[in-house]
Parts: sequence; C-alpha cells; structure tokens
Amino acid sequence: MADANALVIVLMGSKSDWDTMRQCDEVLTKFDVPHECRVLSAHRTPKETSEYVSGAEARGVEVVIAAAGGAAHLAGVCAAHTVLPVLGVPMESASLKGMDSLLSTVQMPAGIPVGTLAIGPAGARNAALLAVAILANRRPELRERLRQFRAEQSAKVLRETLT
Ligand code: RP5
Repeated sequence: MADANALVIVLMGSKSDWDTMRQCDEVLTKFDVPHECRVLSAHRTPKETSEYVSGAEARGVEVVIAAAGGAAHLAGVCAAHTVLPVLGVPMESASLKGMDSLLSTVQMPAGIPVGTLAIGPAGARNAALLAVAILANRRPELRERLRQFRAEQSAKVLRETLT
C-alpha cells in the first residue's frame, strides 16, 4: 500500500499484526487521510526500518504509527530515527496478553518520546484518530470532520435502547 502523498505511515512488526492494524487503516481511510501501511520489524529488518523512517519527513510524512507485540521496540526505534510524532500501538500477545507490548512501548527513557495508545484494536483506532487530530491542527476541514465524527458517536450512544 504505497502512497507517494502519504501524511501518515503505519508500520507493524509482522503481518500477524494486520488483523488489528487494519482498523487503523480503516479509520484513516474514513477521514481520507493519505497513508500507507507496511510491515517492517525493528529486529528482523533493522536496516530497512531505519532507512524508511529516516526518509519519512523529507517525503512529507507528518505522523508515524508503529505497532508491535512482545518485546515491542518498533515504536521506540522509529522515534530514534525521526523527530516526527510517533504513536505506538501495543499488540495483544499470546503469552502475556499485550502487557509485554504495552510496557515495551510505553516505557521510553526521557528524550525520545513515543505516544502510546491502548493495547489492541482500541489502540489501533485511537492511533488513527490521534493522527487525524495532529494533522487537523493545520487543516480546518479535517478538524471539522473530527467534530462531526464525535457528534455522530455521541448521537449513536444516545440512541441506544436496552431491551
Ligand atoms: C513482533 O512480534 C510483531 O509485531 C508481532 O506482534 C510479534 C509476533 O510476530 P510473528 O512471530 O507473528 O511474526 O515483532
């Protein structure tokens, strides 16, 4: 999914993360945010990861989203290679239910920040929404769409009935 005009790049450490991260892709698509999703691993493809992230700013990317599970250092590695905002999404893991991913992603030493979202699907969707909010700082039409999304979400909750 390459997009020469991508404003957001979505990286994941393995194709096994895609089932969760497709939700991030769906939200960005819903907001018509040009983006691309790619599998790159901090430990399996370290050189390609550093090259890809290092070149992101020059090609116009504004936000990096990185998802990984287990000893999840992908977001931290991305943050080490760019000054763009990096949002980390901890993947739910088989052995520790994502607590390993969460702690690996969130516990960045001072100086190289990673904005860490919730474990799993909620984190995947919220990473996209937070990326939209960041982009919306300089794009009034996107901010309006974000307001509309929130209003629709509220209306849906208020329509709920319990039978
Ligand atoms: C991490 O290891 C990936 O982000 C994935 O969540 C986890 C397991 O990867 P696979 O063994 O399924 O490829 O690097």
